[in-house]
Amino acid sequence: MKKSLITGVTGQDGYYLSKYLLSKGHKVYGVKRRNSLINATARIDSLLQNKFFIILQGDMSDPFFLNDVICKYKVDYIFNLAAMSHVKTSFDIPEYTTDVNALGTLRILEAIRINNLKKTRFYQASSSEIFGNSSKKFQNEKTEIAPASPYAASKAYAYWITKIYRESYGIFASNGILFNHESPYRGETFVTRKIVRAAVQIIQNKQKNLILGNLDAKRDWGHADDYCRAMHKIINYKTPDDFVISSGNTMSVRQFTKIVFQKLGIELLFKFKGYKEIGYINKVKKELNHLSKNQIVIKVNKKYFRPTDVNYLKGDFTKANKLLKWKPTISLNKLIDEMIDSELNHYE
Ligand code: NAP
Ligand code: G4F
Repeated sequence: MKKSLITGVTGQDGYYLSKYLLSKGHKVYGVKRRNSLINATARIDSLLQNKFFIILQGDMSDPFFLNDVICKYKVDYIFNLAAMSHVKTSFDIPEYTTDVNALGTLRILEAIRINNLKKTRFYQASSSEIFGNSSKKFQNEKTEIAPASPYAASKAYAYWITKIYRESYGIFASNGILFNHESPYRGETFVTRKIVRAAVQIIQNKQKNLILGNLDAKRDWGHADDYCRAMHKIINYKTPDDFVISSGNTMSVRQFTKIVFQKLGIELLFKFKGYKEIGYINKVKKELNHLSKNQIVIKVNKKYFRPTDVNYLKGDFTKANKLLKWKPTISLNKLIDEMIDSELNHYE
C-alpha cells in the first residue's frame, strides 16, 4: 500500500487530492493545524470515516514536527499543499506568509535530506503567481519568474529551493506550477466563490449587492479536481520535473461576474471606470420580482485592490499534455454550474 503525506489537507486541494489518493488505494496522512473551531475539517469530514485516512496535528512553522512525521512515517509521497494562500492577505502578513510558504517548504526538504529518504518523492504546490506581470501571451515552464506580491515571492523561493534540492542532492522533488483552480470547496474570500455566493444571495433577496476590487484582472481558471489529478501524475512521472497546469483560457473578473449573474437570470451591464465602476441590471427574469431594471448590484471598493496585482494569466500546459498525458476535462462553464448548484443547495 502506497503511503502519502499531505500538508494543507483541510484546504480545497487537500480535499480533492485526499479523495483521489484514497480512491487509488493509498494510506493518506493529512497534516491539520490546530484551530479553535471544531468545523475546521468541514471539507474533509466526508473522508474521515476511511480507516486509511489519518489526521496528524501539526504546523508548517514547526521544523521539529515536520522532521518527526517525515522520519516516523517514511511515506512514498509528500504533497506540500499547506500555505497562507491568499495573495492580498500576504501584503498584510508578509513574514508569516514567508515562514509558512517558503521556509515551510525548506523544512520538509531538509527533513527528507537529513533522514536520507531516497525513496520519498516530493511535490511542491507552486503557483502561476510566480510569473507576476509577464509580457508573454502564454506562460509556461520557460517564462521568467518575476513575483509581484509577498505570496508570489514566497512561492518563488519554494519553487527554487525545490529545484535546488533536486539538483544538489538528487531528491525526487517536483513543482506543479498551477494556475487558478476553483470548485464548490474554494475558500469564500477568493473571487470566484465570492461572486457565486453573492449572486445566489442576491437572487434569494438575502444580499443587496456585491463589492469587488480589480474587475480588469484576467485569470486562467480551471477545476481543482482536474488539477489534483495532475499532482498525482507529476509525482509519479519517471523523473522529477516542473510542470505548468492550466486550462489555456483566460477571462476577466468582470466577464466571470457577468456569466454567473446571467446563469441566474440577470443580465448585467457595467458603466464608469476604476473605483466608480458599477454593474447594474439590464434585464431580469420575471420570477425575481424583488429585482428591477437599472438596479445597482455590483460596486467597486478600493479595499479589495492589492498594492500590485497580476493583471493577466494564461497558461500553456503543452509539456504536461505531452509528457504526463494530462489535460483539463471540466470546462469553465461546467465549473460555474457546479459552483452555483452547490451554493443554491447550501442555502436551501
Ligand atoms: P487553501 O484552500 O487556502 O488551503 C491551504 C491549506 O494550508 C489549508 O489546509 C490550511 O489550513 C493550510 N495551512 C495554512 N497555514 C498553515 C500552517 N501554518 N501550518 C499547516 N497548515 C497550514 O489553498 P488551496 O486552494 O487548497 O491551495 C493548495 C496549495 O496550492 C497552496 O499552497 C496554494 O498556495 C497553492 N496554489 C493554489 C492555487 C489555486 O488556485 N487554488 C493555484 C496555485 C497554487 P486551514 O484549513 O487551517 O486554514
Ligand atoms: O481569487 P483571487 O484572490 O486569486 P489570486 O490572487 O489569483 O490567487 C489565487 O490563485 C493563485 C494562482 O495564480 C494561487 F497561487 C493563490 O494561492 C490563489 O489561490 O483573485 C483573482 C483576481 C485578482 O486579480 C484580484 O485582484 O481577482 C481580483 N479581484 C477583484 N475583486 C478580487 C476581488 N479578488 C478577491 N479575492 N476578492 C475581490 O473582491
